[in-house]
Amino acid sequence: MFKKSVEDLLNRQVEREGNSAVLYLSMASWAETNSYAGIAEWLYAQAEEEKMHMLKVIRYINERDGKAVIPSFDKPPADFDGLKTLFDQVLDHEKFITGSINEIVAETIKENDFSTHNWLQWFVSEQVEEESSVHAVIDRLNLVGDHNLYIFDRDIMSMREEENGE
Ligand code: OFO
Repeated sequence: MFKKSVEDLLNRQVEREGNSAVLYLSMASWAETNSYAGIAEWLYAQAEEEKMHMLKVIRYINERDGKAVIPSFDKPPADFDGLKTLFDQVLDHEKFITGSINEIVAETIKENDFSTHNWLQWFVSEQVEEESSVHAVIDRLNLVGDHNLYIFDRDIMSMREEENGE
């Protein structure tokens, strides 16, 4: 049985995944206009993934006979205080999203909704990967330092490809 409280939290997640997508799009645009082509590519790809996450939740709500409601999204900031701050913001945001997924998981346990609980496991694993890939980016950024950002920008997409086994 699909409970209203679970449906409401999933609709909240639709909004949050959409907010993630627009935040990363804005970051990508900032990076592109600041001549960080590789970082922009990484962030555009991240925004695409967030859109896919949002769609996944929308389709699931409707499949369970609920109703996915498409919200308006928060206007993201247009400017960022440099790469280090930007990726710290990405990490904080991903931790927030992990917490949000965990709250839905907890609600499915409370409501004995084992199907949704099972379906959510994909998101649980995905959040582990998302946080770890941002951690890896921050580590690399710290390693190369401010004077080698050209190398960081050149290499960031290959980090993503390695993670995806490409
Ligand atoms: Fe959808 O995982 Fe990031 O936000």
